[in-house]
Amino acid sequence: MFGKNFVWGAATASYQIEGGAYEDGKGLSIWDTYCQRSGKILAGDTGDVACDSYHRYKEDVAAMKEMGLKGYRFSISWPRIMPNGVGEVNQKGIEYYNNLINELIANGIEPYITLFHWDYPNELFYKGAWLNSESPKWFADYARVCAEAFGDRVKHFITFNEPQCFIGNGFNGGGHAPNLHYGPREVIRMAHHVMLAHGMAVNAMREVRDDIKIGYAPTGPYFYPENPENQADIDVAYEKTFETNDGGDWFGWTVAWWLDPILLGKYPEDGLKIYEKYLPTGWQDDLKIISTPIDFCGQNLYNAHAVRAGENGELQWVKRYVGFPHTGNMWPVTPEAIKWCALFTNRRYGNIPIYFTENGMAGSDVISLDGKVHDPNRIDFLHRYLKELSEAIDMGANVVGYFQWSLLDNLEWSNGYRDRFGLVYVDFPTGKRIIKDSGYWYKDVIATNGENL
Ligand code: GBH
Repeated sequence: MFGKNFVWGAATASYQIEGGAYEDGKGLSIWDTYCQRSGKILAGDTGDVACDSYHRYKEDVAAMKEMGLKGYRFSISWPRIMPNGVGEVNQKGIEYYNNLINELIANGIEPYITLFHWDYPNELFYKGAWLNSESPKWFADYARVCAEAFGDRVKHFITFNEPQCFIGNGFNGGGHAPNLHYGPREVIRMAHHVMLAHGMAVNAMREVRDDIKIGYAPTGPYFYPENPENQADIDVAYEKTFETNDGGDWFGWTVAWWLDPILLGKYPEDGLKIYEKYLPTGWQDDLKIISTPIDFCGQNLYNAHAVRAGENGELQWVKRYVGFPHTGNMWPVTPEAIKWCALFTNRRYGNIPIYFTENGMAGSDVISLDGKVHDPNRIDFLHRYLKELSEAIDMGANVVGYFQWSLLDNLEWSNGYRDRFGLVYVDFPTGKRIIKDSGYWYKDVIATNGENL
């Protein structure tokens, strides 16, 4: 059962929806310049216009209101409000977010701000980005500006979206801006700076206001037990979820490396054995700042892998058969993942409140002859995941909110506009929004607080 104040929301990110890339004094982000290089984004597309939410945010809010959303998680474009990443503040940028925030509040929707969802200021990239030991301070200064500008009305802030992705995919070879291929020596240093940036930002924002809640939104890989009744399977899945292994040149995806320092104040032992040699001198002293207490833990959860315990308790992979349920971009559909992600997060990190800050699926949605967008697969997907989520809560997981990804069809990074993740269809040639069947279905879920699942 979902709590009385459970936050039913949807999420977006600035570069994926805003457009207005060169307007009103906005500085360049690494995604602007990456898209200008040829051949990087499917079909040569860019986020120059995207969903044009920079001009059409009122239509976005109207769709949210129609669906009855309680919360909206969006991100701020750092270079829109600080064109050089540091120093001068662009009032036009502040104004855009003020208008959006005021429109949300006027419609009874609570704003949740993500400070950084990947559109890094290009000027700071030229200074070495997260390799620069000043980079945590740049981010903390930016966080302070946001708390000062928006903290009177916005009570929930998230520092980083999926650090695994913007460091891994961006700097360790993964086709995301700026598309560099550093090895673990650089990447581990960057990761450390990102976490220090998080801690310094938390402190900076708390200095500005003591009435805001602050969190962090990492992602997986996650694992779940093949047999949920078998404790050995559960334990193997848990151990695997929090393992840091040696990915060689590839730093790899890990949960614990990115969460233990923040929530436990230490790096995982197994990871230190491999990577300690790459951490910047004095890293131990930073852990106190990195682990400054936060109010909630976000999790972006799409899918996970099933594992089981063999006869001697060893991990065995559960193979997926050909034709295993998958989404429009071939991601597997594994509803159990959300339950075990919640339970495992609380098992390792205590009773910290959890928001699922992203969950959803890509579809090949179209406008039908009747003018509507029928997306039964998404309804089925969300139904299955939300039932598992409800079970997790019944089993004691402290989950307080769920943000569907995404409010709108949008620029799916290097896959361009192919993969439609929205509850709301966006007709890109015209910018027109159409609420999909899944959006109306979600409306009923929200209206009954999940009782109808
Ligand atoms: C999110 O990325 C982004 O935050 C969002 O901007 C994006 O649009 C959305 O999802 C849809 O792509 O080791 O193989 O288990 C999520 C992307 C999540 C994909 C973690 C890889 C684990 C890799 N990633 N996942 S694995």
